[in-house]
Amino acid sequence: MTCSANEIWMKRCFELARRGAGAVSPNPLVGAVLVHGNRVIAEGWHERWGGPHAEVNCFRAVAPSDEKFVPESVLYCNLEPCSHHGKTPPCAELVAKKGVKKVVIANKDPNPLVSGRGIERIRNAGIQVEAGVLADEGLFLNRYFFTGITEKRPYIILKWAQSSDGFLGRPGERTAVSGQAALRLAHRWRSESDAILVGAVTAATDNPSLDTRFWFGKNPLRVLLDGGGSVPLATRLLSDDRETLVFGPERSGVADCKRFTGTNTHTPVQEILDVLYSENKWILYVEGGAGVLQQFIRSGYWDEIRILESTIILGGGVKAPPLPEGAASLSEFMVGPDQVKIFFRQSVYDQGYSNVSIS
Ligand code: AOF
Ligand code: ZN
Repeated sequence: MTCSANEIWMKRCFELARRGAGAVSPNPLVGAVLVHGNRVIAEGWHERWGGPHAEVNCFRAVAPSDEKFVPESVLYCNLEPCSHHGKTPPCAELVAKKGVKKVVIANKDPNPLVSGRGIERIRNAGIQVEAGVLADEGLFLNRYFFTGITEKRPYIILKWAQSSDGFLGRPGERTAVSGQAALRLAHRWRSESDAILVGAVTAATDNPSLDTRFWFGKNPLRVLLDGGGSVPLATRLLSDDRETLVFGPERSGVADCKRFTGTNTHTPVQEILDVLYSENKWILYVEGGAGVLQQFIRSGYWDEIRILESTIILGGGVKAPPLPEGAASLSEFMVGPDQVKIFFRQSVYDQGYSNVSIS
């Protein structure tokens, strides 16, 4: 397949944007490239939440000797430049002031504060705007951002590791299923999430740290579903010095960094999502166990499923959840001896995509 110049530079924007994964949410992943003729004169990306936007970093990267080329250059950016005064000033103003020749974007910003006004501001400055280049890839890259804006809930990733004969582990004991390389990948996925959730059985059986020790980047907020208040206080989630949000009754004898919702029954998924969304957790990573995964699947709240399938044979134990109806295979690849299988929910995507109109 041959790519047009527009597509080549837009793909570069996506690549740059991805560098912000794990550091910018609930802001979107955004990359920007400034091209003069066939030569890139600057690149930038949104590096951290609250920090300068991609366009700002891109213009800052122009060498003094290249400044004179800016009015003849094309700015590529995967998201419409913003028009609002947020934590940073409007990028559309900056673009208009710089007076580039043309702006090419993948997606309109669905944020109601922007939503077409950035494009309008730039066009009013007499600058040509072309929107919709690789729009589907752009939507996919920022699927958590579009889901968050349109559905007002976190993007939900269900993850599990299973043996080749379809078991999560032996009941009541921590079972090593994945290899080292797969473990590292799983920690990268954790670092790119905002919250990581497990149920009471997993907390008590595995005593997990739910951290990112095999990868770089931040640790997500740990969330424990313990409506029965039964998870032993000595487990890491309840006894270490890191924050844990517990959907369950208040417990005494725990450090202040542990927060309890006070509910002493099973919390419906919808309520969990509302709380997390209100805390700006727009990417939720659900690690199990089987009961919790099934609870999410049954409630219909899931967007993506990531399975790490190893070559070991357990011959029995806790069964992995069956794939829900409507799970479309996105990719399959090997990580060391383990196979990674990624599925997403086609219907949610169709819905989400059509809600976001590209002009
Ligand atoms: C851009 N370029 O690189 C990003 C944009 O609070 P603020 O000021 O950081 O604004 C956040 C909003 O800005 C975010 O919700 C989205 O609408 C837009 N993000 N826009 O022009 C960028 N990250
Ligand atoms: Zn901006």
